[in-house]
Amino acid sequence: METLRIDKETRLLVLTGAGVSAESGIPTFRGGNGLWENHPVEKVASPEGFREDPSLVWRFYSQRRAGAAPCKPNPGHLAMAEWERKLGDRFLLATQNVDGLHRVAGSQRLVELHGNLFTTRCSRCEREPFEDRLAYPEGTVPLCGQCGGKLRPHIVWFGEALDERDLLRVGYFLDRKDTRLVFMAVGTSGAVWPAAGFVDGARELGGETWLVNADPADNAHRFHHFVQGRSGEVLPALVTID
Ligand code: BV8
Ligand code: ZN
Repeated sequence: METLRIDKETRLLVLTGAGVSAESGIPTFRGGNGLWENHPVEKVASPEGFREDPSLVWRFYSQRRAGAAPCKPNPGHLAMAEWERKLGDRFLLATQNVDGLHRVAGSQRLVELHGNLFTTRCSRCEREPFEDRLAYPEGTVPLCGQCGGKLRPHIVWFGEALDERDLLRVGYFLDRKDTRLVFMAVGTSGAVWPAAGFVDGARELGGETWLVNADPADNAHRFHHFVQGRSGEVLPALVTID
């Protein structure tokens, strides 16, 4: 396997997707057939879906909370936390995952682009999103204690804009002039925008781009390097840091 050497003049931006949590026992999105209880995920994970049937959406997220709760980080998550410890501010991790496993693994320079499964917010008032590990019983829609509005998962649904501050944080890191850029995508099919466009931004800035994925995602051709394999097995030996 070709390896990546990061010297003192280099910074590393990593983008992860559901594939990095597969070995922790969390199903990927398109591993199945992109359906949940015969509903397309894009439908359930959307503001329209929540408006139409909030208790169906809460059943979807409560099941995922219950499914993800016992899962532990795998060697792939731990390798990325180690890279951050060695690289400091020359490292940034942007994840599309909502399972929180990167934080459990010790990653701190972390941008959760699509929100967090174990955080809830009010769909009506501006109260702060709060930690909530509850898998709500079938049929319930939790209500806000302050305004009576429906509570919702603090997740970016399809058709919803990502948090501007998160995108700026990634943009600033990409745009830095002080070091050479390496961009690595791990365990993502590159199907969901705007995260799927990060590789183009990195290439336009002259960055070196790597994809680590179990199968040649349909966007493998957009990367300079493609390492096929399971991230838990590949990542620990892939990167050497000076
Ligand atoms: C936006 C939270 C605009 C939900 C997610 C119509 C209207 C509006 C927007 C659109 C539209 N049509 C298209 C769009 C854009 C849309 C989009 O990209 N749609 C796609 C489907 C075409 N994007 C959006 O809607 C985004 N917002 O555009 O807003 C806007 C702008 C301004 C103002 C208003 C609106 C929002 C996107 C965020 C959606 N939310 N998640 C939830 O989780 O419940 S996305 C969801 O997909 C997850 O976050 C997931 O991470 C993500 C991407 O999937 P992947 O992570 O890549 O997972 P996948 O299963 O696909 O792939 C896994 C890969 O791993 C595979 O390749 C597999 O081979 C590999 N693998 C498996 N095992 C391993 C492995 N690799 C390594 N090791 C292993 N062991
Ligand atoms: Zn409220």
